[in-house]
Amino acid sequence: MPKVALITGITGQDGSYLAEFLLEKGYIVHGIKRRASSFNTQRVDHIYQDPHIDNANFKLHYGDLTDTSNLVRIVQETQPDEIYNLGAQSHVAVSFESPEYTADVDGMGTLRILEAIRILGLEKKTRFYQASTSELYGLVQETPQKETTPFYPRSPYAVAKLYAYWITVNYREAYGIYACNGILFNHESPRRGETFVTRKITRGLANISQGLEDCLYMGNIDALRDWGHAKDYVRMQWMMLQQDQPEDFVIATGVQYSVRQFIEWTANELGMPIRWEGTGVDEVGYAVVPGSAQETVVVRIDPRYFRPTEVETLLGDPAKAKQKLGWVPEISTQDMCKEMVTSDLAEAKKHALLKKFGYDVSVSVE
Ligand code: NDP
Ligand code: GDR
Repeated sequence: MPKVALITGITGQDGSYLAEFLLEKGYIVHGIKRRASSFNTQRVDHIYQDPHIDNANFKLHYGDLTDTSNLVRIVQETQPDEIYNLGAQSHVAVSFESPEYTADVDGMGTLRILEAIRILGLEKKTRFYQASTSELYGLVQETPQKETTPFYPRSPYAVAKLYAYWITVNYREAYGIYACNGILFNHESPRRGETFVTRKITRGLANISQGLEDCLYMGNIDALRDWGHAKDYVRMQWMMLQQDQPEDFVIATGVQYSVRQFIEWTANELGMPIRWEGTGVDEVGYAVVPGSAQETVVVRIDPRYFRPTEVETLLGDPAKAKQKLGWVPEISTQDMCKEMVTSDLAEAKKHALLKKFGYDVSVSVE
């Protein structure tokens, strides 16, 4: 019998890569998508299967992490061997704008799924993965951060995820559920949401290189992050649920870079190296945009993107994952950046052509 997985957040970056990964392993994959006024399934459209065909092994269900009865029904209908709880209001800056909603989805949503497992008597059948985060470390108490490093969350998002972390541990200890936290450091890809910093940079500078935008407005470009590739990280999410005993693991590359460096790599990749001038909110990045003669300002600091409390530095120690599971990341941060630039540049070129020729792309454009 094929294994059955249920993924919350299947329409997000990680959900889409994890669904691909599990389908390749022969799983039947169920995913929860939210009702939206327009299509929100772009990241999984390529693996979508017509529900009318027999033996479809990829199925989407409408649902929401704020809706207990709906979650209980979906878990009952799908009887999953594994649940991956990836759904979340995942933007740290947005969590300061919508703290209560973030707590409901990211904190209580986790409890609702765990309760569904318990209410339905699936404690011995269903394994549970919780998408925990390096944001739990916030104001860091130890460097590098590992499984035993104390937490100090610095945003409503991180505080909600702290609840989710501990309720997962508690349900493991109280009810014997196979439940694990993956404490994942930042991971990115061409499918990363457009408002997270790496994608904002690769997309923004690619657009500037094609004359579609003038300037990229950034927040704290001296923040340090440990960035990996989402494909490597979803493999680890699955590995964590295949062990004899449930445990929590830090997943990271063990190397950190600044946002400023990520901007520089991206600009170099696009053939428009950056020269910095000024300090603080007056700081700007100059570059020669391909096709133009002189240096222009392509980066400006906008305090709008500063957070009320910032996480300045994060660096993970993935030694436990390497030692116990043999997991090591395969894609370097620089190669990931290149992949993102290539993808965003191709999109920008398409848009530049549309802009130049109007929407009639049947016109020859040699
Ligand atoms: P995304 O923001 O790309 O995806 C989040 C997913 O959650 C989307 O499918 C979204 O749906 C869904 N979602 C949002 N709100 C609800 C809700 N109320 N009910 C049901 N589903 C909802 O995040 P990532 O893929 O990057 O991250 C996956 C998980 O891992 C998240 O929990 C995140 O907090 C966590 N995490 C991420 C890290 C990273 O660096 N990427 C690092 C550590 C943890 P829709 O598409 O409709 O918006
Ligand atoms: P983060 O990711 O907050 O670490 O959360 P994000 O990419 O949003 O920010 C990383 C760092 O870059 C700084 N920064 C900016 N960030 C954004 N978004 N926009 C800007 O213009 C900008 N300028 C500077 C930020 O201040 C921050 O220091 C991500 C999410 O995926 C979470 O869900 C996940 O839990 C953590 O990673 C691990």
